[in-house]
Amino acid sequence: RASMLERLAALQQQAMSVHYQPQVDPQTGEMVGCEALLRVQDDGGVSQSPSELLALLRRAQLMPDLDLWVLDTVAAQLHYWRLHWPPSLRVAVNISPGTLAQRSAVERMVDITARLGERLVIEITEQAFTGHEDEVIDAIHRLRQAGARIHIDDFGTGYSSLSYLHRFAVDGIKIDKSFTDTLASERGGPVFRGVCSLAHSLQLEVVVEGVENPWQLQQLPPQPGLTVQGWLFARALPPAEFLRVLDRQQ
Ligand code: G
Ligand code: G
Ligand code: MN
Ligand code: NA
Repeated sequence: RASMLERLAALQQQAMSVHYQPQVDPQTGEMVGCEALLRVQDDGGVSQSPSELLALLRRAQLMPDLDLWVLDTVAAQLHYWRLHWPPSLRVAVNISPGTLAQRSAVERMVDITARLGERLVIEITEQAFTGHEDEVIDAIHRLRQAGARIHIDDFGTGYSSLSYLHRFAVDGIKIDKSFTDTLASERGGPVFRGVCSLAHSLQLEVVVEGVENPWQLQQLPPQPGLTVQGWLFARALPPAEFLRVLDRQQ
């Protein structure tokens, strides 16, 4: 088994990049946002899942560095695309749980957020709230003041999801693909729509992830603030391809 150093050296041969997956308003079919997703290219230039890299960086306690790199890359990309990017189009960035508990990382996140303003959505998982609760609440407060919206990622996979909705000031939930998959089951559908309705009554945005077919799309309640991200519309696209989608919108 290769040592961590050997594996990091191997990673140096690869290139990290950020791809963008569209999020669509199901009523109009219009793209209203996107999620920035890390990708790793191998020697042949083929995109690989970031899971292995993320696991390695987590062990090396480098996740705050990665999160800041992604955020910075997204800010630079949007500046580069400024003539193509509609003012209301949002970009969601994943931030790892531990990063919000680090004062210096949050400081830099606030700076970058100021560059992205209202366009930025920060996705954090429920795990972010366990442990350093006071620091995380403070970080969320500062990021929202800087203009970012906060979404709870992987919603529906944890055990105490519902309590987070009233305990923390967040702007929306990102329903996990595994929860979207339950739409097809007898009890799953009503539970899923019940959660959407609850979110709506709390004036929370809902992003439904992992929609792969028109039947799933039809099962979604027609509520304002609900958007859809899934292979039915598009996969995560490399920047050059995403730019073509941006230009087609206008
Ligand atoms: O895109 P894909 O399904 O391959 O992503 C696999 C996992 O990697 C997902 O859980 C996703 O949240 C995570 N991930 C993808 N991009 C990023 C990123 O930029 N930062 C962090 N922290 N996680 C990411
Ligand atoms: O954990 P997080 O929600 O951040 O990760 C989102 C992941 O879900 C991305 O890796 C993305 O590639 C994946 N994803 C998005 N839409 C679909 C879909 O329709 N089907 C499948 N299988 N994966 C999807
Ligand atoms: Mn996410
Ligand atoms: Na998810």
